[in-house]
Amino acid sequence: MGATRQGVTAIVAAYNEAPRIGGVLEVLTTYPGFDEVIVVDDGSNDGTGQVVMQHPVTYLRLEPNQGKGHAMDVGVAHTRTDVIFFADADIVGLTHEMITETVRPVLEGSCEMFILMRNRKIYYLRMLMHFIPLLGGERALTKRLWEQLPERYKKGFRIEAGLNFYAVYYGKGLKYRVFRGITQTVKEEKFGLWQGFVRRLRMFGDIVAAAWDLQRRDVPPTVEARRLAAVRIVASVFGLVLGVLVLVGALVGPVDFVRSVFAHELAEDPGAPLVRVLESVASGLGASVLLLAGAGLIMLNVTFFVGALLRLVSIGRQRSEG
Ligand SMILES: Nc1nc2c(ncn2[C@@H]2O[C@H](COP(=O)(O)OP(=O)(O)OP(=O)(O)O)[C@@H](O)[C@H]2O)c(=O)[nH]1
Ligand SMILES: [Mg+2]
Repeated sequence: MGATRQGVTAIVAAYNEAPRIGGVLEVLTTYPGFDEVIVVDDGSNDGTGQVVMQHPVTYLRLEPNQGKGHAMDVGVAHTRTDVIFFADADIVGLTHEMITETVRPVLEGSCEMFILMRNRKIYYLRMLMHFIPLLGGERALTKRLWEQLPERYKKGFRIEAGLNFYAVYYGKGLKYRVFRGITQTVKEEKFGLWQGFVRRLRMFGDIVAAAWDLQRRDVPPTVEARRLAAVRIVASVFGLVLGVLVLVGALVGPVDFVRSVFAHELAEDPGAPLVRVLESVASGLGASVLLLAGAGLIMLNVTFFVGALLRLVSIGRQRSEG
């Protein structure tokens, strides 16, 4: 194994990909920028091994099947380079140019991970990309990122969600590009409709479990503090608006204020129960109590608002210093 050196190793984790993996390995083994291509055959029983051994790659075999994330981990443990390129075994249309574009930003150090997104029609709606999880299997990343990621995410299909999160919150971030002309085979085609569907559900479960765990256990304290401060700011703005409304109500005359706010409802139904209740509350409270309550609410929420804002600023300062 030896010490880590500069360079890139390609890793393919495969489970029953005999009809498909050959095409991927043709591309990977002829790419001049890889130090080594490693295939981790995860207990396949369809002759994947025989296909792989026709190519100049390092072949590792796991028995029995242990899931994608673990197989990738076994592959990484065999690498000697500081950058890794992962590819799924079932893709068609990968080119050397795509690999170069994916690997280069990571080698140059401009991001921790670069994801090669397969083209789907929906991606033409560029703004939608913000909401689409970047879970594709083709990606280049630093070995440092892999080593930082806790073991609990190196399981099954948890792996991509885990890597994305750690690249953003514990590394130099991730970048991606959508490439045209690259396609893949879906589970339903490989395993049949029912088996494929069951596997898809399991994959979905893995991704949701990973996202849940990441939010619960791995959000850095500063990010958590920032989120909390943001929630406080929103809440205090609501409180402020409420305080202003109460104050205006007190000044206009509480009952008149309720009547003018709900004029539309009263026109439709002069006996509207909710409005009647508010009216009686308003007249019971009296203007001076409302004045006090409104002023109190405003002062309290201004204090909350300023406090949360100062907290945000100080978190920002810590981050830029740290
Ligand atoms: N080592 C290992 N690899 C797996 C396993 N299941 C899937 N893979 C590999 O992971 C890659 C992606 O798996 P797919 O099942 O195609 O998942 P996907 O492409 O995200 O989902 P689809 O939409 O169904 O295509 C392929 O290279 C598979 O061979 C597994 O149990 N172990
Ligand atoms: Mg696939």
